[in-house]
Amino acid sequence: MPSPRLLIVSNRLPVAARLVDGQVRTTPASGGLATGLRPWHAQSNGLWIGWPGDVARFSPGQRAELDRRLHADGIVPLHLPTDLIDRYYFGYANRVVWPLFHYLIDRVPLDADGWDAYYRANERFAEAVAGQYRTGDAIWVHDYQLMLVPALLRQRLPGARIGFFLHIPFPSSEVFRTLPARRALLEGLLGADLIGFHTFGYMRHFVSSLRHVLGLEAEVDSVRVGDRDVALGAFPMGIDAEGFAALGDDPEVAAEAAAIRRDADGRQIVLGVDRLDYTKGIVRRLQAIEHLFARRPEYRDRLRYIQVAVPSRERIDSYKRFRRDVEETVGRINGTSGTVRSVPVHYIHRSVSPKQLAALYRAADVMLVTPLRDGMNLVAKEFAASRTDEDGVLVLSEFAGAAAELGGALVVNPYDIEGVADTLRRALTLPPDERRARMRTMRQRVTVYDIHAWVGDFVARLGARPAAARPRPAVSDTAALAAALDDARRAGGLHLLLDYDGTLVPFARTPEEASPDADLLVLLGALATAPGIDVAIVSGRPRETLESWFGELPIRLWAEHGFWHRAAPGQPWQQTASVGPSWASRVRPILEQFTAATPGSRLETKTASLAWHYREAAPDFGARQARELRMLLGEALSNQPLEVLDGQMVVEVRRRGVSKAVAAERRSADVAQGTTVAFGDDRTDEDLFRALPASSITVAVGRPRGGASFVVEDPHAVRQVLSRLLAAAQPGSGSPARALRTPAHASLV
Ligand code: ADQ
Repeated sequence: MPSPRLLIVSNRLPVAARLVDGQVRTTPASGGLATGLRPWHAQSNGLWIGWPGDVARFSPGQRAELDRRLHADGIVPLHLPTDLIDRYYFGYANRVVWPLFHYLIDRVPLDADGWDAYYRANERFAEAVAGQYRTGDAIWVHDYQLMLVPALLRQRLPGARIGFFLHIPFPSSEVFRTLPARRALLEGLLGADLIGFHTFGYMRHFVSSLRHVLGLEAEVDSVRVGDRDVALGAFPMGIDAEGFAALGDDPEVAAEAAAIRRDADGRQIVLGVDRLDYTKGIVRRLQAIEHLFARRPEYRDRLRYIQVAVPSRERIDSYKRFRRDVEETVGRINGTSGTVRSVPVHYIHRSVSPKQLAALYRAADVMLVTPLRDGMNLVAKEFAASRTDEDGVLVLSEFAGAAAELGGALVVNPYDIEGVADTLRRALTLPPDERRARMRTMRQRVTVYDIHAWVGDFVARLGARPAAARPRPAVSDTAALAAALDDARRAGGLHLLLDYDGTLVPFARTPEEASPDADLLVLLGALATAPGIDVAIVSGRPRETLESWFGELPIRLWAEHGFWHRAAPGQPWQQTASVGPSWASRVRPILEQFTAATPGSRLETKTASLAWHYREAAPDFGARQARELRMLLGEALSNQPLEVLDGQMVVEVRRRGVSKAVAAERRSADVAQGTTVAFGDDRTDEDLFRALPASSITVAVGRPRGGASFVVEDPHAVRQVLSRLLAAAQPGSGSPARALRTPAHASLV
């Protein structure tokens, strides 16, 4: 059987095809993704699927020739009609998504269209990939042009392992939400098993958009979507550091670098290398240089700024305008600051060879990388990797993903022109020791976390995901579950730990209306006195409420998620943890503000927590406010010994360390034998489930939770299980619950 492969899917292939004198030519494409993954793909047995460029002028024979050549290199070209490319790639992807994800909303044209084409092109990609797929392959989809492909592939290949990586920033949800297609884009991405970003910041923005737009709650590094878990991660992309170091040491490169320096005739060399894109901050960077010349005229003849700009997306109007802006600015600076003997700004508008690029990196005293926003920015890393001489200073925008990794750079705000000018001057005069120390730390990082580590990490995490959708555990048969409990009871006794709201009674409109009915009280009382069974209620409710409802019953009570504890009727309530300092005074005003702004919601004060209930608020508004509140509290309390709990229609803040797990731990310490059985329906019960010994039985109500061993449908089913257990346990009944078992499908998860 052929071995499983990695299928890379990206809009552009790592090569571009064109005709030269009627002959088919393929040249390596520029751009971060191509440069980064090309060496890795070259040494793997996988496929790379993507668009080879516009081949409208190719004859059928030339096309076939192109396809043959690409196939030999493990590349599968997807030919798209020119009008589709215009509307999808030059249209929606680059006129709408690109500027918006880089926070440049005013670059999005008013007639932003092309969504249909974007959808159709994504469909074409999904079909092409599905056509190549063999069972066991992993699929890795790249970037903002293909955000719908994961879901479109999931429809076609439900069991496939699909990863997605976004090479550009994921913007704050405030910006993302302005996109009319926001839902479709998020749902498209969620077809993947793993979604990767360059930084945790982008991942946080994505999570907050999921919450705002789809109402989905992520749990640290994954999000549950139907019956699947989608993993999320930050994978800062690296470069082929070894390759750039080797280029840096190449004698030809050294000779070219020496020639560039000679030509500068003693002037310090400042370098900028970018795709000619308005996100790269080229105009502001030039203005910073202009500012420096204006304030310190002596620099006019002391530095040479070389700006290499690779042509990019020239069919798009805003790129044409931007090119004009750049070239006018260059002209203006050279006009006012040039002398008869020197021109301070050298502007090169073309792609240069890897050796020329490395020679420029090696010749530079200062490298200016000042994008207004940049997913990562590989140029900054390439500069560091090629400086095996440990010299050269990197000035880096705080809005480039690379700023989160390259601690040795001088970091600037690219919008602050004066600040950039000052930092440039500092960079030009930095003492050699400091230059070396800074360059060393950057080289260390780019060498250790290089392109191979990046690919390896992503693929390993993707491989660790289950290949197929995790089957949703079937709802357990209540008779079978009762029989299992009865077996355990006979074997050594049962300790029942029962959640209350949502488990023993359904949710009511107000917390007060959910008081126990007579049947429930009878059932609990009878269970507590049946042989081999003891009962505890473990609830988030205040102790006063539990006392008033269950005070007379011979059962153990745990109130406020385990903060208060009462062993038996008449015994005093005891605290299980000490209350911290007056944290509540800091949190309360926030909750009060939300209560005031959300009609129908109310604030409950408990001994160890504050709870904001929104069950009676207008459903949409309440849920939206709750999401806002959770986000706010999550941020605000992240370094406090406090945690935010998501209950059913309640957001609760409590001291960390108080959880239902306390009940589990106490249980294990108190009883030497028997089986502990916990029933619960929400996230707080997962604390309890997790803290129980492996031999315990855990029952989730409503939906699977925290690895619970059984799932039952609702409080009615819980009571059915308990009643059957009671019937089996009561002396004289003579009817082990097993006898009640229907021809069942008791399902252990
Ligand atoms: P890009 O926006 O293309 O990438 P970047 O990461 O800087 O930006 O990569 C540019 C690449 O093009 C570099 O490898 C560079 O060497 C090459 N290059 C630049 N100028 C060149 C020239 N004149 N001649 C030849 N080659 C040149 C997108 C995102 C980035 C992200 C990458 C990778 O916008 O934020 O870092 O993908 O994820």
